[in-house]
Formats: sequence, structure tokens, C-alpha cells
Amino acid sequence: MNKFNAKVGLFAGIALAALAGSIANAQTWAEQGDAPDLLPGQETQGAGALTQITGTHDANDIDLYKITVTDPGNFSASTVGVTNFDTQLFLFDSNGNGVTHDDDDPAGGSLQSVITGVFVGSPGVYYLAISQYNADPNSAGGLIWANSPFNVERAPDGPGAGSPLISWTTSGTTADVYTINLTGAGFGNAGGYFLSISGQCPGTLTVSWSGATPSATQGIVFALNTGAFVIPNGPCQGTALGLGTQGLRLVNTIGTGSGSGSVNGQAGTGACGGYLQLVEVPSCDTSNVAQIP
Ligand SMILES: [Ca+2]
Ligand SMILES: [Ca+2]
Ligand SMILES: [Ca+2]
Repeated sequence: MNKFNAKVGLFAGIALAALAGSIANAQTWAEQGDAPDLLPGQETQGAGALTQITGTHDANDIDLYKITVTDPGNFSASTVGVTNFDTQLFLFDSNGNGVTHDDDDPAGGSLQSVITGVFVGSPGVYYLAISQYNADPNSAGGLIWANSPFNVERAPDGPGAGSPLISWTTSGTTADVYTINLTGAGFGNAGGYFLSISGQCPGTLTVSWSGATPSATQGIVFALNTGAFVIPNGPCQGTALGLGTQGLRLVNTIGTGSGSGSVNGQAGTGACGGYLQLVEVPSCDTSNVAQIP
């Protein structure tokens, strides 16, 4: 990214603070109280990648979390090896329509669950539900997914497949604790502000964004590592990034246009494998963190 025309001022605090020590990551979300069974669920809150959710099922409990899928090609949610009971995982879109579901591990034959981005069309806000077998989601049309086959990740295939979540079946499930491991995911409070990077490194990269506030200003911030850097001053003082301090710098400030758009830049070898994140002013919303190819 060293040929991007760096600008200072609006985010000048970042350069100063790059000298400060790194700040611990907070990439796990622990259930607060009881996550709701239905939308709007419980919003996971933090910066950077969301790598794990931990929680507790009460008897007959369902827990639904608002997350973001930042990288559909690498998205996964899994309870295999980290949860003991017979789990089910379900992913719903921002309107509560079913996206993907698994009951029992398609690969290993265990009773825990794995879902991927295979049916996730685009990055954005999604709702991840964990239930204990055999509590299943209903829409106005009935079951959103058929009860079986168990060992197959499936898009909605039940009689209620075309309508959003409104209720769950109950079947006398018992209290237990769970852990869900995630990849390609971010926290729910990241909203719909997304960054993606295409192209080659070294070479020409295209940085694309969507879901920004129209006509706002955004900074493109680079770092060699992910982390939880907090902007120390300036208009976004206190905003936590998903970036660490290695090589941290503002590479450009640009408009958001209509809220989506793209910009090209030349990336040198020193930028390859690094990370970019967008910060919008004046809202100080942050995008997901994307890795340079
Ligand atoms: Ca719960
Ligand atoms: Ca619940
Ligand atoms: Ca299961």
C-alpha cells in the first residue's frame, strides 16, 4: 500500500498511537444474560474478527446471536470438539429467513454441528442460532428445515422454507453449556459496513466498500497484524479497530460516495498479507477487517 497517497490530519492520531503498546484482543463473545430465541437476538459486540461464542442453554432454551459474516468463502461455525451435547446450528439472514443449517457433523459423524458459507450469498448481518436436538425453527409455513437428514448441511428445505423465523418447536431439552467456534465472522455491531479487497499483491488492488453512510468521509487504515487498537485522539478518539499496531498507518482518506464504491491503489511487497479496515467520519463506524491477498 506504500504508493497510496497518504493523507494526515483527520486520522493523525493513528500515526502517533502506533508507537503505543498493543491492546489485547477481545474476539470472544460470552452470552449476556439469556440470548433471545427470536430476532433481534443478542448483538455480539466488539471489534475485529469474532472467533468464539460461549453461552448457556437453560431447559428448552434457544440462543440467537446477531453476527456479521465478513468472508463468506471462509465462514464457518462449529461446535465440534468444543460442546458436549447434541447441538443444532442455524443461520438466518437479516430478515430472519433461513440460510443454512446442520444438525450432526457432516464430516465426522459426531452429534455436534458445522455450518459454512456455502449458502451465504454475500457479506452482511446474519443471525446464528444454537439449539439442542430436537428444537427446530418454524416460520408461518411450518418447519423452515426438514428434520433430517442429520449429517448434511442444508439450505432451507422444509414446508416453511420461504418465510422468516417466528417460533421454535420444543422437545424438553435440558440445561447445558456450549461453545461455538467461528471463522470468517465479525461482531454484530459492525452493522452493514463492509470492505473487500481484490487484485494482486504486489500490484494493483481494488478496495471496495458497501453499507457506508452516503457522502461521509472514510479512512483506509493499514496494519500488518490484527488486534484491538484504540484510536487515541482526533474525531474518532476511543474507536476500537480490529487492527494491531505493526505497521499501522492511514493510507488514504476518501469519500464514501453513495455509500458503496471502490478505489484502486498500488501495493508493494511490504503490504502483502497485511490488513485493511475502513473508519467512517463522523459516525466512527468501522468496517470488517479484510486481508490483502
Ligand atoms: Ca441462553
Ligand atoms: Ca435463549
Ligand atoms: Ca446434532
